[in-house]
Amino acid sequence: MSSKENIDFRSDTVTLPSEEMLEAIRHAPLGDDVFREDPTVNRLETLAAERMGKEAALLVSSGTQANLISLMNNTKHGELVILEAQSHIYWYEVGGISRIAGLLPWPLTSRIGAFDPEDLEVAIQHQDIHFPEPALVCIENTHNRHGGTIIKPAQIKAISDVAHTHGLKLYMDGARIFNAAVALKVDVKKFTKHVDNLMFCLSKSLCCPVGSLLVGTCEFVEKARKLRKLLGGGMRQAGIIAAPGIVALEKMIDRLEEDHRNARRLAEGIAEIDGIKVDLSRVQTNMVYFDIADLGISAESFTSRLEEYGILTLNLDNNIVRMVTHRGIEEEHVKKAIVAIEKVSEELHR
Ligand code: TLP
Repeated sequence: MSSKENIDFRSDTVTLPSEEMLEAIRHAPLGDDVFREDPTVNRLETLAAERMGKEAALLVSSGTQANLISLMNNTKHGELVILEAQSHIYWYEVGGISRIAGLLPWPLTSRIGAFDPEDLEVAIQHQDIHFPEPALVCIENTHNRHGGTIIKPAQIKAISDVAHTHGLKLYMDGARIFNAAVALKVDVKKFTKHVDNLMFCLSKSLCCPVGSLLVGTCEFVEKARKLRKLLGGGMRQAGIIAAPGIVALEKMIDRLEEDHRNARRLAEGIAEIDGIKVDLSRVQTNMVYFDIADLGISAESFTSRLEEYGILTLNLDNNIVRMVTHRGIEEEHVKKAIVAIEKVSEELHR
């Protein structure tokens, strides 16, 4: 929570470390990770690789850095990357894909997060002398701007079949991949087995203060280690960051179910309110997006009014508001939020 009075639904990035995480930090054996001598980092990386069913993993400072390193790792400067039009890499990473990695992003639209493998096929085959060589396909799972939606293992396989047939790599921004696995009640490896490499975040719904992990082959991770250094991301006693990550992987995954239940309650409550539209089919994990266009004010004004009731939300686009459930949001907070949204909407209808 950002302050005592406010209930913070802006993001799961606002989660604070658990007591157990703070204890783990206090007792973590440390060393210099650039020399690969931090035992806690090494333990986390081994654990992450095992969980994901891949050869190796690398701790990096953020999801954005993980995505950038992967883009650079899987391509050569000047190549083309096919990604989903609403993806985080395309929207929210300061254009690092072009500015730093020197790549041309080629966006494909989709209905709720996973583009059609046929559209991918067309995009790849469309290439001729006018276009850079396609090198990489990216997917995002869960898909943030589509509402925390899940790309199912079978859909990933279909996309990977097309990418691999044409010699392209498949990368997954799996910032919230454990949310997808918990929601579908399947092992996370079902999602990771069809991608060449991926990242997932510790610092979102898993509640760690910092950190993301890149996961893939040993070769991919060795190259990523050097790229991380290039980008100024080589860390020294990073066991401080890794220690809560170990707690997260061992203890914080099953509880995501609770966040999903709360998101569903929230969405169903909001859906009853006049002037607000929620697409309940998109509420698959810990996010709720809703459309307030019919209330006749901007999402920005709407979120400011809600803040007066102590409810923090994010305005994304003109009419769209996002709320995210996480550790720290209980059922009673959901109830309070629904009441506050109802009040603001009534005030506007008057
Ligand atoms: N997303 C943040 C904001 O940047 C929008 C949020 O609050 O949801 N991939 C995905 C799918 C993400 O949602 C995010 C963060 C990232 C990558 C970047 O992670 P960080 O913030 O660690 O750089």
